[in-house]
Amino acid sequence: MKYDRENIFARILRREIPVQPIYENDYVLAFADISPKAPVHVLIIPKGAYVSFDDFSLNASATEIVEMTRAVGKVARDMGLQESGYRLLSNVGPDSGQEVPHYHVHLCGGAPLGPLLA
Ligand code: DGP
Repeated sequence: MKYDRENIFARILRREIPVQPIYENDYVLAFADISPKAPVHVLIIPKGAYVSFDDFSLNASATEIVEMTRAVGKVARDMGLQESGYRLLSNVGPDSGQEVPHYHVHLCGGAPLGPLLA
């Protein structure tokens, strides 16, 4: 799938749409989900143009992969979730219901989340 440069997260990265970063560095941006499904619901996205985890896992550099992984862990710790725990989820493609075609990880926590596939 070709990357759509007009997707909403690409526009957020270009600051065409305002965002309040929870965390940002040269490689990643983290911000609150507009429609939270848990008391803490953060989206962590790479700044590179990747459609999904599939694209990212194939084409991202080792540095980008490390930075993304480290950022997810840092945000979880910064949000105070290290002990209570949290859920990471990334939708890939049509069967998952992925809405935004820019790779993102959902970080959810702050309360018991229940089984993923109930
Ligand atoms: P997914 O279905 O995995 O592609 O999830 C996309 C998520 O992005 C969904 O939980 C809602 C969120 N979202 C969509 N548009 C915006 C936006 O403009 N701002 C923010 N903060 N979140 C958005």
